[in-house]
Amino acid sequence: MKLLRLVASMALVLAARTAAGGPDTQWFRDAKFGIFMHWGLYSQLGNEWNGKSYYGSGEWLMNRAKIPADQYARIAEAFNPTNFHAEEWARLVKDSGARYLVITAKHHEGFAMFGSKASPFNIVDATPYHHDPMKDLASACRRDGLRFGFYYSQFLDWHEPNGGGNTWDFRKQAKNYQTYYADKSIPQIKELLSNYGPLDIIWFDMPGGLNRDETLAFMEDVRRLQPGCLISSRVGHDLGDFRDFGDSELPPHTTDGPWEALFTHNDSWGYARNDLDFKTPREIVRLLASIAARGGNLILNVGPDGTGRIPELSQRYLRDVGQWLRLYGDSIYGTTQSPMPDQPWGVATLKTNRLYLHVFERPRNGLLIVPQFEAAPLSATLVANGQKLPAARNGEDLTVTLPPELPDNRDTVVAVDFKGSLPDAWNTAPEIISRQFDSIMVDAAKARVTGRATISSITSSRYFGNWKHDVCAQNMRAPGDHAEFSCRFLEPGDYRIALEYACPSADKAREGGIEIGGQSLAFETLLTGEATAHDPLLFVRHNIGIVTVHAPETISVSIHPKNDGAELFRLRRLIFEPCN
Ligand code: JFZ
Repeated sequence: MKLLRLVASMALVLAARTAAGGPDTQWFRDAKFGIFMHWGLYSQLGNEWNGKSYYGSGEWLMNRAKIPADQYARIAEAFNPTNFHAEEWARLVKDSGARYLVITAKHHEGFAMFGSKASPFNIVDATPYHHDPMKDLASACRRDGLRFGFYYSQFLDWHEPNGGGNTWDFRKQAKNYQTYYADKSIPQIKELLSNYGPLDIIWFDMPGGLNRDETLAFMEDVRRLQPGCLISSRVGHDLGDFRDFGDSELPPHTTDGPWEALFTHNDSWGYARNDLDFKTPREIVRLLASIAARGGNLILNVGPDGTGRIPELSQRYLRDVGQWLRLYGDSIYGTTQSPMPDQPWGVATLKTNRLYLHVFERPRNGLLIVPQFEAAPLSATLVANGQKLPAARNGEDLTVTLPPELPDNRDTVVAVDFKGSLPDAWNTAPEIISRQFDSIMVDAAKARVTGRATISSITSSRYFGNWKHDVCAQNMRAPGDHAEFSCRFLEPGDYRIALEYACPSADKAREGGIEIGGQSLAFETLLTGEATAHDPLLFVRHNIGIVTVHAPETISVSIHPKNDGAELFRLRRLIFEPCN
């Protein structure tokens, strides 16, 4: 009897552990690159309504133009995506080198892009298309060996009186969110988890209306149907199987996974006819490498239009990224975070005993310095053509000699095989300042702060919904509140020092100083403008002065206010320019 009870309680403990442990995330950690698609009725509008163009997040048009729900619903009557071909979409994702696709099954507008018994407001029942594109897409992705997931807006639903967010048609006080969850959200999520084969991700967004316990119960509903399906952190209350950063947010530090940074290809998530501000293949490749260096994934969004056509530039640039990944994919897929912070020449990724150097800028003398390289180098190889490069330990550095021209102007990859291990020096390595580059930027996120000074991210937006995140050194109000940087100058000479900061009128004309070695520079802050969440945060580049460095050495650079008073500024970065 006692034994039985013991066995029973052990079984309980085991069961609890599996539940708490959650599904296996290894595929996700290894994937590094995913494609996001925002597709819905808003795709038909393309960010235009009643002859007026809107700029920014097109999938928010219903909310921005306060379109009445019944009028908005009539867009479905003309929604007929005859250019949608699941195999072509899946093939494009495959060709981009991405390993997974997440698509909006229902966004905040409330329209289901899949056949649903839970609500007639869906693509099969409410459009002339009369067909479920998600069925085709799920199987096309699976055929191509891609992981597949649905985005589902679990709380915001502007079509429903009880859904979150629509207060222009429906009174907020009259809303019953529990009714919304019970009648539409949960039934539709169950449909998605039951009718489309095994899902790899369910990507929730913009949580609301549930407390922590209710969210856990909500997650249990998902687990019961598909225990292997990963749940995004935007399910709410810091829960979920992987973490999503803010939109267009590149975390400044390495972060233990699994996590994802999300960016959209232009300035909108949903299709916007007037938005041609696309990131180039080179920008995407560098973003991907920089995120991998921090230990995470990039999920990059594209917005197909209402006919099912993916913008031409998105198609072309994604294929270019895929072409780069076919050559250099080993330096991205399955890698882990870099042992060193971003370097003036680029970033690094790691795969057990191989360090991949992602070279964005060639040092003028061709000598690439890999700092704090405490392992024994075995070889350095240019991945593009297999050419061996001279590589030698030089004190604590590894020096790799690059060819006169970099073979890939997007990101030239050098693979360094080594024996031993590379300790994590991301937070301890000094910033390298070198005359081999035109200018060197040191982000404020790398500062050590003293006194009341803090480092934190400021969120602001460009166009509507086009969020930006600037990590700044802040709250420097007294002479003891410092932002300090440890800078290792590789060569002696004169260096111009500039600061990049935002300064609202309350902080205007504050006096500050920079101490560097035995030298000091004085300055008075320049006005940039007020900081509000819905406007861009403006930064000024302020040249402070020139210092002379007499020998290669590591020097502390310290910035502080001269007197007590208002905040000095919001410091985003320090810039060094060798003077010629
Ligand atoms: C949400 C949506 O509202 C938007 O339309 C789009 O789908 C995007 C991917 O996600 O917007 C958010 C959600 C969370 C943050 C910012 C924008 N956030 O946490 O910074």
